[in-house]
This record gives sequence, structure tokens and C-alpha cells, in this order.
Amino acid sequence: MEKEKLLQMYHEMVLIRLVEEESAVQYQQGKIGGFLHLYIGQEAVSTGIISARRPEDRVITAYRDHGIAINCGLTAKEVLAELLGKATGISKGKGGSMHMADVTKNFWGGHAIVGAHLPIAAGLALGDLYQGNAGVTICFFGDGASNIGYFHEALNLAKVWNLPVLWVCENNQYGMGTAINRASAVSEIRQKAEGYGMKNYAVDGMDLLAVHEISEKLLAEIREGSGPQFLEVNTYRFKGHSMGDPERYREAAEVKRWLESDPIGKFRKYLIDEKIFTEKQLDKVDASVEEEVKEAIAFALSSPDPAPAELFSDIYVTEAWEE
Ligand SMILES: Cc1ncc(C[n+]2csc(CCOP(=O)(O)OP(=O)(O)O)c2C)c(N)n1
Ligand SMILES: [Mg+2]
Repeated sequence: MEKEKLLQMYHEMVLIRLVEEESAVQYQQGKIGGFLHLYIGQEAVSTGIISARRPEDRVITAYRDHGIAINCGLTAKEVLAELLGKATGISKGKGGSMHMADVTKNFWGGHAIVGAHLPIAAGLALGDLYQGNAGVTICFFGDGASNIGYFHEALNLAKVWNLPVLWVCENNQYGMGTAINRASAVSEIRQKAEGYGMKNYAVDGMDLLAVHEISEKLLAEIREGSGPQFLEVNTYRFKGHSMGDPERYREAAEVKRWLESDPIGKFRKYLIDEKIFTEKQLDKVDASVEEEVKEAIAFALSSPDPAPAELFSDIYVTEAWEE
């Protein structure tokens, strides 16, 4: 892979981490309302996959969406301003943490209802197939979502209609405070794709390059008309489910073990050990990201709230559909 691309991936992972850390601070200060689900620990999942996408490939996800938004090209300013409910946010301050979206970047959100966006992903892919577009729809969802009816309906129809979808299960081992083996009949989620006749794979979600490599392969096959495929990415969220989570359900030793395979630390070590970049060069990236986040939060804090007159704009579709 080109050095520039490797550096870009490193930059994106660090940017996600620092944006999330900043948003935790803002939340604790009462500047962010509602729920806040952090992506810390899972950065290599979205970075590895989205770095393999083409612009025509659509991306859709659940509520743990800030990192995925950044990988899709949303700026730290747009994300932080949205979290703070400001008019300059990507959803004009009216979507918040769980409803980031920017269809101009083929990022279709940000969905709060567990599993509800899987049928939407199937619909997006059906639209592309019907209209002869080249795109693949990449649909991220959690392990918990695989226990929801929508998951099974969407996978079934995707296979029946041979839709160009890459289903990506981010298996972070828990749905809220419930471990997967207490909620799912099988702990290896990819087995569920077998029931729908779909090719399925698992990959180490703490290994950025492994995630990237398999994503390139699967996206290429789907583009060639393979139909839907399923990728389970084994990962871990380093923080609680959301900011209100007292985290009483995970053993300290388990958390420690996962923290040791921090995807950013691992990738950084690889880049240095393989002599692709020096420590100094990567420190420079870290410093520039710190600056970027500092500027972004200053921008967000000083941005205006949405005007009261905007309360009902962009809520309903009012223009007639063009025939
Ligand atoms: C239909 C529905 N049921 C319950 C909830 C409450 N809820 C929010 S997140 C969550 C856990 C989902 O876990 P998972 O899919 O593994 O995603 P993760 O949070 O681990 O990323 C639940 C049950 C919801 N938002 N929607
Ligand atoms: Mg989960």
C-alpha cells in the first residue's frame, strides 16, 4: 500500500480517537444533550473498511456513528458542532450524536433503532441494482442487532434479490450490558449468515490492515456480482455502552486484555517496526490532529444554536417527487 494511504489511515484513526475523547469531556460538562456512544477501541473497523470503498459505495450504520462519519469525510468541525446541537453541525444541530448523515458523501447515517437500518441498506442496494448503478452498500451494525427481526428479514431479501451489500457486524462482545453469549444463540455471529446462503468471514478488528485487506477482496467480489457477503469484525469498545454506563458487567482482566491490543497502538508500532515511518513523523501527525480537534471544538462552541424558525425545516419532505 502507498505510504500516503497508510498515513491517511493513521491520521483518521487518531482523529476519531481525539474527537471522541473531546466529546466525552464536553458531555461531562453538560454541553452535549441526549445519548453519546463512543467509538473508542473500534477505530480500525470503520477505517479499514471505508478506506477500501469507492465514492459510489454507500455507507450506513447505527448510532455509534461519529467515527464512521469521519471516515466518510465529515470534518471534526461538522461532527463536534452536531454533537453540541449547533446550527453548523452536519445535521444543522437537530440530529445529534445518533443522527449524523451526509448523503453528498454517500454516508446515509446514523440510526438510533437497533437493527432498523438494515432493511434501509437493502433498499439502497436494491435501488442501485435497479438503476444499474455501480455502488456497493456497506452496512455496519452491532452484534446485538443480529438478534433483531429486521436483521433476518434484510439478510434474507438481500440474498433473494442478490443485492450488492457488504453486511459488517461489529462484534464488540456486548449489547449494552449483555454479553453476546447471553443474548445470541451463537457467539460467532457470522454463522447466522449461513442460514441465508451467504459467504461469511471473520476478521480481527484490532488489526487495521487485516480489516482493510479482506474488505478490498469482498467489495471487489460484490462489485463483480457475487451478491451480498457477510463480514464479522471482532472488536471491543474501550468505554461504556454510552456515557451513562456504570460498567459493572465486564471483568477488569478482560478489559485489560483488550486494551493491550489497541488498534491505534498496534498500527503505530507496525509502521515504526517496518520502518515505514519514524516515531517523530507519527508524533507530528498526532500533534496536527490535536490542533485540528482544538480548532474544531472552538468552532463548535462559538457556533450559533439553530434558529427557532428552523424548528420544522428538514423534518418532512415537502417537495413533490420528480416523476
Ligand atoms: C429496537 C431497539 N431495542 C432496544 C434499543 C435500546 N438499545 C440501544 S443500544 C442497544 C444495544 C445494541 O447492541 P449492539 O447492536 O451490539 O451495538 P453496540 O452498542 O454494541 O455498538 C440497545 C438494546 C434500541 N435502541 N432499539
Ligand atoms: Mg455490541
